[in-house]
Amino acid sequence: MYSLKLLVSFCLASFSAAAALPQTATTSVAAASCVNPPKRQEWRQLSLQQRKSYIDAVLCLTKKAAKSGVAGAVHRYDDYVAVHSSQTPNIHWVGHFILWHRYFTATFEKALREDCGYTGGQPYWDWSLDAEPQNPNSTRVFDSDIFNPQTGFGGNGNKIKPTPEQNTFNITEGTGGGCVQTGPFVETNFIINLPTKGCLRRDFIPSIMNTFADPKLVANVMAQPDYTSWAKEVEGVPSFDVPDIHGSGHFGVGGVLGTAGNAANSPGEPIFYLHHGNLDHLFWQWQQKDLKTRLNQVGGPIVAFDYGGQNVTLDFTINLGKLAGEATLKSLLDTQGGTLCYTY
Ligand SMILES: [Cu+2]
Repeated sequence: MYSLKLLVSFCLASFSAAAALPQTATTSVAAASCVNPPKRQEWRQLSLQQRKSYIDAVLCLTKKAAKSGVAGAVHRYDDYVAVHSSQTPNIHWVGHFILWHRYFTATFEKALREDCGYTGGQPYWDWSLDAEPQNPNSTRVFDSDIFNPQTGFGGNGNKIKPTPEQNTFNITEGTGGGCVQTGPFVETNFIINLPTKGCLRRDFIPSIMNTFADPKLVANVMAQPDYTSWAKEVEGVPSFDVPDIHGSGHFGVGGVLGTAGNAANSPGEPIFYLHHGNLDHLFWQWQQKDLKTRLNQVGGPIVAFDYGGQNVTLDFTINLGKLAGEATLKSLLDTQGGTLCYTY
């Protein structure tokens, strides 16, 4: 398989020397370093067999030894929590937020494929299909296929009342908080070792999920005219009073005590990758509307919240520690540019 890929790349590269090739061949030349990109789909578009393969591959990562070298990481799944956690102050509310998380999710997808035999693309969860912003207390969103205990990621944690210290924002609508009770990620089947060894926790908050995943907010993000404003709008402001789509999957699922709501360790929640997959899908769709510009444009602050300060540029580099090589933002704008290799 590997040598076949190399052979294909080599052949395509030699073709590029020929001047009179038909258009289809020259198009392939440009993508020579990304052959057969996996196609990412919304969770509900996957067959039940594909859903099972994905979840099996995620569980498989917990059976392989860590390679990030970050303290606390025991298995390959921990690696991703560890790397995200170690860089948390530098990758949120910055210009490279969306591209760092694109690289991160794509590297996770690659691990599923290369280390755990998964053959599909990273699925995403379009929560805007489930949200009912006009009916914030509706729990319908949590009946979505993604939470199905047999074919999806399982449901809520058991009900625990947070202490005032844990609940600094005084959110009173939490419905869970303890270990996940159903599905493939229950404590007997799935343990994460960061920040400390324990179960996956969920704390569904219907009002946050319904109002933060509002299709109108998605439309607002998608209407932004340039990278800098898109990147700023997708993160919004860190306040529970002002809904933002990035907060939907984190605080709608993770609430006060759940894994997804923990800023540093949220990748411990397997739904994290489908949530960020959806943000990435939105970004990809936005890029498609003006590829010429949007494959060559970045902006926004290097330092968190430093809007108006020094901005990232196309040659700004990010890293995922030992999980992948350093990458320029320019190389991450194209999902089929070689550094990345996937499509929607
Ligand atoms: Cu993050």
